[in-house]
Amino acid sequence: MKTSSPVCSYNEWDPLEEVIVGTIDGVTAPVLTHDMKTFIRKDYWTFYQQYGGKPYPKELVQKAARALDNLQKVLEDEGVVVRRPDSVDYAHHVFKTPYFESAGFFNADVRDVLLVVGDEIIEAPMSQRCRYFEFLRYRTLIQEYFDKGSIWTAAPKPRMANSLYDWDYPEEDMAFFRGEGNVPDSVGPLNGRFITTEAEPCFDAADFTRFGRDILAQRSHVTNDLGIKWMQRHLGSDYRIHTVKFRDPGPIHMDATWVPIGEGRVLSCPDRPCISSDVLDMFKQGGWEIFYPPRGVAEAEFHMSSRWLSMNILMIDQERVVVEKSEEPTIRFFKEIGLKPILVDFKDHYIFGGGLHCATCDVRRRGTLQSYF
Ligand code: DAV
Repeated sequence: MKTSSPVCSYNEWDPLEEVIVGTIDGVTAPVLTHDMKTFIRKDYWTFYQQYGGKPYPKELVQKAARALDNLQKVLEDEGVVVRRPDSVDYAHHVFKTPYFESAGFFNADVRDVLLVVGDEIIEAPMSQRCRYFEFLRYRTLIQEYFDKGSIWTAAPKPRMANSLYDWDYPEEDMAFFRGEGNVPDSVGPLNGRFITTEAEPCFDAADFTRFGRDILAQRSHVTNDLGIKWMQRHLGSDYRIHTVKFRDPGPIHMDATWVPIGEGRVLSCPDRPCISSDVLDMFKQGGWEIFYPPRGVAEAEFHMSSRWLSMNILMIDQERVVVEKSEEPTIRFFKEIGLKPILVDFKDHYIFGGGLHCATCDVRRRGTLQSYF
């Protein structure tokens, strides 16, 4: 392994040296297609019927852009190098491939698009048509990292033909959004039914959580079993991928569900408990402590996420945790367990689906590849 690579990160808690903070300029409202209804909360479907394919109202974007700038400043004040990707001005243009046409989305959630494993930066193939070209925002940065010595991989992009989606996926199941409220056992994902099929591999990077040699992977609406298999085979015998399941009726990304905060410590979303006994055994045998944080309270609009963005935090190291400044119960909880909360005014970004972890991608943490189980 090259020690000179500017990209090097094996877990979520080693001391953070360099991070990408997303850029929101150019974000476009996704068209409310059948599959995107699993991503957009029902209360906002009329908004997306009106705005789909068009830029969001300017004021919303400006406020979210300020939130991202706030995050950049807070991280820089803590001594972290912050990099920003390119703005785009073409996200609302309709693009056409041999299999579909769509306008773009291009939000700031770099965590969904890029996965860093060691000195390798992997572009996720994604599975939503409106996010097909989101990697373009990061190409200037990625190429710079490549020039300086990192490994650069683009996972095979799916055709995203009609066969990748379950067009009969019931709309009534979409009402049980991301595990809020009482969820009946009959809901799709609890029975192995998702909006994506297994027609070809797909994944978002945020469905993988890194614990050194062990990486958890979630089959979700946007990540399928073939995508997880691709990752396991690609990373090879240095890494063990464990597929993990949560009691979540709308799984999309793991980073507000099962979130490590240091070696031996993980947050578990109380509304979406882990139901994989092998993974629970692994954490138990490894001596890991599981914490259940309080629910989020920020006064914000949540178009594409639950209130649990409160636990979508970024660890600067094993002591300092970056938290949204209005999430007071969460802040108190972190203090009680001995962490130092670093506060940032970020709630105006929540509307676009992402918290502090979503909107960042750790490029370099000081540490080595280890086994924690
Ligand atoms: O709780 O809705 C949000 C994670 C988005 N990347 C949730 C998960």
